[in-house]
Formats: sequence, structure tokens, C-alpha cells
Amino acid sequence: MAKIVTMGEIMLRLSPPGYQKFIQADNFDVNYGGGEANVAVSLANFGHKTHFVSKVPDNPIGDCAVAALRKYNVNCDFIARGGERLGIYYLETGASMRASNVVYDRAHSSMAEAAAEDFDFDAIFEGADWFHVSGITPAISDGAAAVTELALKAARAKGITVSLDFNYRKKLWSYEKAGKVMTNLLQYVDVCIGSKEDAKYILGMNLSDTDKTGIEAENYINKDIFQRMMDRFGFQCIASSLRESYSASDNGWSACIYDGKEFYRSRKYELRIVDRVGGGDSFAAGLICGLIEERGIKEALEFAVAASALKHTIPGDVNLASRSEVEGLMGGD
Ligand code: KDG
Repeated sequence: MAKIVTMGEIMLRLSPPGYQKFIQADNFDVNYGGGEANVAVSLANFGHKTHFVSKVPDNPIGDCAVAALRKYNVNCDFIARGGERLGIYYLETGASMRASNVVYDRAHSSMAEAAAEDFDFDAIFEGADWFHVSGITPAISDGAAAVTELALKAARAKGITVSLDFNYRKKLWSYEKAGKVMTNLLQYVDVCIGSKEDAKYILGMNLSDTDKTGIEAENYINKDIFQRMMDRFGFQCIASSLRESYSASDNGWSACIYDGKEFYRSRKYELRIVDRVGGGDSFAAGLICGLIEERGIKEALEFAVAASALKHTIPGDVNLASRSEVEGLMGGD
């Protein structure tokens, strides 16, 4: 069992029941989630010793967020308490050709206002094997970006493997700001999870070498693009999940990975989507799980895609699919 640390913001998610629009709702379903918190729950669920690092308010709502993680065996000893509020996000779930809608109400949250003195990284990383973070945390405030860099430096200094998922959120920051901040943070990263869009719009890579359009263009990622990212940042490995259609009736889901030697594309699943939130996080968790267990990049990728395919069938942000369910799906036709 490996010790894995993730750091980020956990929020209260309020969503109208079913597929109602906000205006129709006279009550909300309650969930707790956040990119890196979702990764922590998945990894704990797969049996790893998982710590989530964050800051939540010292009030009953902060207690609920912590309880939501403890319920799934995530260690919360390094969650700092204080600040004004837990961030909230409102989610209107889309259906068919109607897209989901997210409204953030997270400015000045406890994690957005957190500072270096809230975290003892020596203690946090003691005996740790892996540290995971995403581009959401540096996006929520300059202070959180500084804390993210501090954490990455501390993890690197201890020789801990670091993974980062771009997780670009256009409602939080511009491509330009993300480019500046992420370019700096990527120097500390071993395993990168990102898309062609991230490479093109955040890192400003010239990808005009493809004449593809639409969804095909978005999914067009190949060894050369990965190699160029690797040359620039020194990643050991880079992976991308691939959503192959946006229509409700045809939701292809697959992924690819490159380790500097081999480029591998996974099998493709046809999803029937119940809740797509956290699909990328469950992919990241599956990949970390597969790599830390030294399954090799192909099997690690297949584990990650199967895990995230199953997540899409589960309401809420977190993936509660068990290891045996994931392996069962991998073994199926
Ligand atoms: O990846 C899932 C996240 O988007 C969701 O849990 C909410 O963290 C969140 C965010 O910032 O959008």
C-alpha cells in the first residue's frame, strides 16, 4: 500500500435534482467534491493510504467536507482549519444536446486564502511515495498558486513522484495567466495529464501541423506532441483522456500515454453518462494507481480508462467503483 498525497480545494456542490434547470429547483442535492479531493477518494477506494491536504473553515460546513472524505477512508490530518468559508459550486446537469452549467461561488474560500504557514510539508510528505495536484488549485488565487509551488518544491526535494493534471477551468482564469503559472509549475512534474487543447492554448505550442477539424482535431494527439512537451519539461510520462463525442447517444471514451519510448492508445468505451463530473479525476487516480503498482504504462492506462468509464455511471464528483469492478470491466469484451 503506497502513501499518496493530493492537495487542493474541496467544495460544497449544490445541484437541482435530476435534470432540472436552476430556475425550476426548490431544493438542491448536496455533494462534496473538488479535483484533487476526488482523486484522493478514488485512490483510498483502491486501497492506498491517501492524504488530502487543504484548508476548510472551522465551522460545521467545514466539518461536513472533512466527514465526506473520512467516510471514504481519506486521511484528513493535514487539512488546516480556519478562514471564512467553504467554496460552493452550483451544477445544473445537462442532458442530450443541453450542456451542463457550473456557477462558482468560491472567491475568498479558506483554501483560496490559505498561506504557507497553514501547511507543514515536512510532516505531510514524510514517507510519501506520490504527490498529485491539478491546475485548479493555482487558478483559485495567487496565494494558492504560491502554496502549490511550495508543495511541489518540497515533494521534489524529497524525491517523491509528482503528477499534475492540467484541469483547465475557463471560469477561473485566462489561457494567458494559466500559461504563465503552469509553465513554471510543470518543471516539478514527473507525470503529466493534459490534452492537446492544454498544449495549444496554455503552453502556446504551435500545433498547426494537423489539418483535422472539430472533435477529431480535439482528440488529435500523438507521439510528436507528447515528445515536444517532454523535451520542454522533462516529464517521465504524459497521458491524455480522450472524449470522442459530445452527443448523449455516442460518448466514446479512451486515452493515450507516452513514456518517451512507446505511444499507446487504450481501448474505447461507449459511455451512458449519469454524471460526468470527476471523470478526469477518476482517470488521474486510476493512472496513479496503475503506475504506483508498477503495472506498466499500457495496463496502467487501461485501468485508468476503465475506472473513469465507470465513474460516469455514478452520481456525485467521486468515483466509488471498486478495484474489482474496474478489473472486471477491463477483462470484459
Ligand atoms: O474535476 C471535477 C471538478 O471540476 C469538480 O469536482 C469541481 O473542483 C471542481 C472545480 O473546480 O471545478
